[in-house]
Amino acid sequence: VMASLTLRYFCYGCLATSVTWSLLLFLYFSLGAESNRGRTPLQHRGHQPITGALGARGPGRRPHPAKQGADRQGGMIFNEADQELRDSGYHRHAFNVLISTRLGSHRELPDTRDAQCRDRSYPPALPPASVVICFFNEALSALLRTVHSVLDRTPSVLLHEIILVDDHSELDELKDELDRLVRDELPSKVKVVRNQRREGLIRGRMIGASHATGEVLVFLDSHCEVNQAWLQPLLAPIQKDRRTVVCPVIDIISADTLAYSPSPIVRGGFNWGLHFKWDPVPPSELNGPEGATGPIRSPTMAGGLFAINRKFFNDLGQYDSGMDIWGGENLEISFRIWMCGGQLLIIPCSRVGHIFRKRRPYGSPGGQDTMAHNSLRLAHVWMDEYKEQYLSLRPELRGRSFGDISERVALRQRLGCRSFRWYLNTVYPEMQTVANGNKQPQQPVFINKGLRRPKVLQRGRIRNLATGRCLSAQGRASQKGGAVVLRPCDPRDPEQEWSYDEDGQLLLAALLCLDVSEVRTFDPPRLMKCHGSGGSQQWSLGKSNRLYQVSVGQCLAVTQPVGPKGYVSMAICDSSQAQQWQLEL
Ligand code: LR7
Ligand code: MN
Repeated sequence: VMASLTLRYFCYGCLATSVTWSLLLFLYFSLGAESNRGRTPLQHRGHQPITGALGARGPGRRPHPAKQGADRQGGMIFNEADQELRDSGYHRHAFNVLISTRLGSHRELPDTRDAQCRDRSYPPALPPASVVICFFNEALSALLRTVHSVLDRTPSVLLHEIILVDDHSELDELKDELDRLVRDELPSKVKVVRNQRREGLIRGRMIGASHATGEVLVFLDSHCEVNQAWLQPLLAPIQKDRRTVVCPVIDIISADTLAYSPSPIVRGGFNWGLHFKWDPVPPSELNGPEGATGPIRSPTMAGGLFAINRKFFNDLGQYDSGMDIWGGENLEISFRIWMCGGQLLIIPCSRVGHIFRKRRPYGSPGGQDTMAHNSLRLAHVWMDEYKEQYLSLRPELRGRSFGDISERVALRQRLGCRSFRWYLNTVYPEMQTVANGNKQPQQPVFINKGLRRPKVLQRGRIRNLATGRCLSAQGRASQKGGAVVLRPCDPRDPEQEWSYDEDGQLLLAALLCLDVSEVRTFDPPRLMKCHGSGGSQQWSLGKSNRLYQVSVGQCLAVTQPVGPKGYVSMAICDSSQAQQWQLEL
């Protein structure tokens, strides 16, 4: 009991009972070296309780939370209130709300633009923008930082207004407190529109746009921070041609540390499952007069962050109001822009950060898969014969109803839009078509790091020395959220083929990453989509044969007593055989 209690405290990195202290000290000395091995200062690591706790403690020595967020003290837990804020924050928002709160509404950001962008000049008179931010149950600190970053970094003449659309949120802090701030503290340019029922982000943005009066609309998610001179480079191409739609480069704000870091220059694509993805930029796109900092034509947009002439947005049919809650609208508007006479550009000199979370912290009111519903609508309206590519990957959706699309079909006709074949041939020639039923091989997605694929250091089976059995997926290796168990070793079983890469990730069958919840650290590890930001997916392989999980500070162990199912779990590191693993090539 003692051990498991201490284990919990240890995970959360708090406290000060003497028993816990001596254990912490013991663990620090026995693990410290191992936990630090292989870390570079550039790799941020979620929460690091051990070193933090020993660094600065005691009354009156509380350090100022670091403004950058990357500093580990920004996330230190000093008391139960801190812990509650962090845990409930992860639960509700899927990011570190403790750090977000401590950062406050204003902070400096690293200027992530290419040096050439800094001396670029823009026409003095540009069309002013209405910024529309739709939110549902957003953490107030993140919403306010989004708003203030816009106020702080946008020339006042270019900012017509900021329209916040509350999509029927349930959190108290977004009601009276936000009203008070808007009334008493924020400039009158900031307005709030409240939806009387949950509409979802698609109709929510349409409602926001209907209240807007600026010449240009800029849409942002409610957990963004705009960077230096972000708006001018977006407005200039729209002024030149009102049918040009532009996106900034979306920089990365870590969900665990709130550290802000640059994204590589990539462009938007999609796969036949109708998921957005990032693609490398073909060299031909980088050969314009402005070189690598010039606009890049992009087949699709990620969805949340873009600027568009307001009249063009209306003429083009806004969004499909039959789409619900989340998903699909990004591809729909991308196809529509290209097929109906516009163009979509990514502007490398405009940078906006976005908090990339590992999971979406909300569902749809009735629990429906709105992404599938919305994708069906977009496939039937825009994809012509190519909708088969999607349906052959998702045969279970064939009979599914998707509502009335006649208005959108009529819109397509009225606008005289081109065919999907034209779009593929002209705008996205890289896209491969697949023969019916022939699925494309799945690739691991490292969303946070764009296209960087960490180098694989070792590959093979992972044998547990206590049992002689091998670490294996409990179900299919491709099943997100799946557990891992021990099975008799079989060199031909792909469900036992692991790779260990330079980022400390353990991938099964080159698909999913072994992940430990940073909030519920007593849960067994699971196979999750690789997020590429270390933390819950970073393992260190010491000489001791242990698999040490960096962010929870525990080791992978076979669960005792070993049952026929061969479960594994996380445990305080010791030298028992249960925690000894051998990588077999
Ligand atoms: O019911 C809802 N009502 C809302 O108002 C659901 C969401 N929202 C709000 C939400 O609070 C947020 O501000 O809508 C915004 C977007 O929702 P997120 O942040 O949960 O979406 P996401 O960032 O996970 O997903 C991306 O894809 C979505 C598809 O529908 C939207 O287009 C998002 O705007 C989009 N985000 C980005 O493009 C940011 C970069 C991500 C990448 C790659
Ligand atoms: Mn988002």
